[in-house]
Amino acid sequence: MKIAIVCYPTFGGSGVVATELGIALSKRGHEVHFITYKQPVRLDLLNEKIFFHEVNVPEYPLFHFQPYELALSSKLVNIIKAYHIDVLHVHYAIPHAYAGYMAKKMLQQDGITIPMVTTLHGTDITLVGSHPFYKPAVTFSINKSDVVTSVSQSLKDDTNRLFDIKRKIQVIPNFIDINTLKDSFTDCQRGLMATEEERIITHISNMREVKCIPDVIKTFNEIQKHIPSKLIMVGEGPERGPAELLCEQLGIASKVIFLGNSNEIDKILCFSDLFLLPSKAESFGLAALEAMAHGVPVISSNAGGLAEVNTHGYSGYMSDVGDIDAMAANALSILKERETLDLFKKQARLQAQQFAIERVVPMYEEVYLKAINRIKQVASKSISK
Ligand code: GMT
Repeated sequence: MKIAIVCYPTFGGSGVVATELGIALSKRGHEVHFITYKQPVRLDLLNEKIFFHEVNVPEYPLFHFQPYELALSSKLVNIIKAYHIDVLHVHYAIPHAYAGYMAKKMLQQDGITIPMVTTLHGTDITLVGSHPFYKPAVTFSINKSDVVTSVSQSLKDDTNRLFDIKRKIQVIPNFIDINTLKDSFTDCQRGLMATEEERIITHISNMREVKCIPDVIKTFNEIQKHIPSKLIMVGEGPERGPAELLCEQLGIASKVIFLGNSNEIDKILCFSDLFLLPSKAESFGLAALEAMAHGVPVISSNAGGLAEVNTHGYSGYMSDVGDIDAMAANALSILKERETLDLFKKQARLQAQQFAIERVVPMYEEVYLKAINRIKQVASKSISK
C-alpha cells in the first residue's frame, strides 16, 4: 500500500506513535509518506520506502494567524495525486482530520477517492477538541472520517461522551518495538547519573499542566527522605521553570536533574529504576509503556487510559490524581528491597509485551485494507448507476 501519514513532528506521543507506525509499515513493504511542517523527531531514516514532505506556510502580514490547514490540505492534494496514495492516515484530529477532509473533497472533483483514517490521541478530544471554539469542526471531521481509531477504550468512551459521534470508533492501542530495545544497549552507563546505592527515578513529558509536574517533584521529595535517590526530569514545557523553583524551595535541587528534550530516551530509561506519571488526564500514557518496555515499573495516577497500560501491583501501582502520599508509599514499597524491585522490573517488561509492535501494526494494515476496499466498492457502485 501507499500510505500518507499526517502528524505533529514534535516530541509528543501522537507524533512518536505516527512516526514509529510509519517506520514499521515501511519495514513491512509499504510506501510511507509523512506530511507535516518539520521532519518528525524520531524519523532519522529516509529511504526508498519512507518519504517526508514538508508543509510550508508562507508568512503574509495580513494574516494574524497563518493558515496551516489550507497549506496542509493543498499539500495533501498534491502528494496524493503525485504518488498515487491509497490511504490517508491522520494522527490527532485538530486540524489534521479537518484538513484531510478538505483534501478528500478537492480530490473528488478530479475523480480521485481516497479513504481517510483518523486516529484520536487524547488532548485532541479531552482538552482541546471539546472546547466550544473547536467542537463543531472536530465533531464534523471525526464523523466525516472513513475510519476512526482511538488509542484506548477510555479515550473512545470520552469521545462518545463529549461529542455527537456517528462513527464506530475502533480501539487500537499504542505499541512498542521491544526487539529494537533489546539490541540497542549493553551498557547503560548508570554511573554517570547516580552512585551505586542511589535509585534513579525518571519522569518524561512535555511538562504541561496536565502532567501534574508539582506532584512528580513532591512524590520524589517523599521518596528521597527514605531512600538515597535522584530524579531525572526529561522534556520541555511551561511547568519546567516552576518545577525547578519548587525543587529549590524543598532543598532537593541537587538531587533533581533537568535534561530538557532528549533523543536518548532509551539510554535514560535503561538506567532508571522507577517511572513517575501522575497526570490528571492521559489517554494512554505512551511514556509509561516505553518505561515498562525497558523494565522500569510505573507509579502513575489512574486517570484515563492508564489503567489499560499499567497493572496495579504488577507493572507498578496506580493512585488517585493528586494522592502524593499513596504514590510515594507505593514507590517506596517497590524501591526498598532489591528483590521486589527486580520482580517489578521483570513484570513491567512482561506487561509491555502485550503492546508489542508485531501485534498492533497489523491492526492498522487491516483497517487500511478494509477502508480502501470499501471506498472502491462505493465508487464502482456509483459508476455503474
Ligand atoms: O501527552 C501529551 O500531552 C502529548 C499527547 C500528544 O498528542 O502527542 O499525547 C497523547 O497521545 C499519546 C499517544 O497516543 C498518548 O500516549 C498520551 O496519553 C496522550 N496524552 C494525553 O492524553 C494527555
